[in-house]
Amino acid sequence: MKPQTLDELGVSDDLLTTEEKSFLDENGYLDLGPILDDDQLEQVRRRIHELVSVEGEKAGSELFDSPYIRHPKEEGADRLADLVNKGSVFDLFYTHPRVLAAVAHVLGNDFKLSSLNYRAAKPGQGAQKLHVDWHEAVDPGDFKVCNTIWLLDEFTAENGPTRVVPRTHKHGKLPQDELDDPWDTHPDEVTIKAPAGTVVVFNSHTWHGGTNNKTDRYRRSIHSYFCRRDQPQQLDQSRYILEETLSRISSAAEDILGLVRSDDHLNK
Ligand SMILES: O=C(O)CCC(=O)C(=O)O
Repeated sequence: MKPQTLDELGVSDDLLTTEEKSFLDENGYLDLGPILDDDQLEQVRRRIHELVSVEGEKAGSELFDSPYIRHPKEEGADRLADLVNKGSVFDLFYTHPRVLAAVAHVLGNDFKLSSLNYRAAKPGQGAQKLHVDWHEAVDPGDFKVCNTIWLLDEFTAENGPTRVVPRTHKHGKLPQDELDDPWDTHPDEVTIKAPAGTVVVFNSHTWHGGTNNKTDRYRRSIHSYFCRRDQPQQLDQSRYILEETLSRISSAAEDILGLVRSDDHLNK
């Protein structure tokens, strides 16, 4: 990342309190509190609704093409992918200073967006086994990926809140290697319950997963997922970037996207 990028986006270490940093270090996740206000939430939900209707069966297909995707197709959830190129309303999801400060705290100052996707647990579905968002265990501290989940609906005990097993990012182990059944409830797991508009940052090496949505409404969220600069993106942002997006966003935002600027590579 260019040395000035985080400065230009207003990101600094003091956007997290000492207590927040310790909580994130210790537990592997952190509730950053309200980030989207009611107007922003409404705009985002409206645009998501349009995209789901327009894309239909093709929704999320960019993601399923990716060589790095962990679960190719998930029946229990609706997905949309490549939100970077689907409206200015999503620009904030990879440029918000406090969110980026939290990501930098996990990954260090040299990271990029890996993917920006929508996930909505369907009514009666959405459970996932405990997993990490990486293909192998990493030594504690050598973290490659960090996810942020943006709540478009309140997460309640009933509607399929994300579960997380605190401190597991320090184990250097994968849940599938350690647990009899990663689908089971873990004795130490907590569920994220918070109002719509909240952002929760996860060290993606912390064991976590979706839970069953027991209501009759979708439980909607956006995942703004980051990786260390030296790692491949889940979605190759340079391949998908549109001129329309480039003409709108700042060079600092472009840098967060990790774009490789070469004429034969962009806009393929
Ligand atoms: O949406 C959620 O609650 C968690 C989703 C998740 O962990 C994933 O899709 O990898």
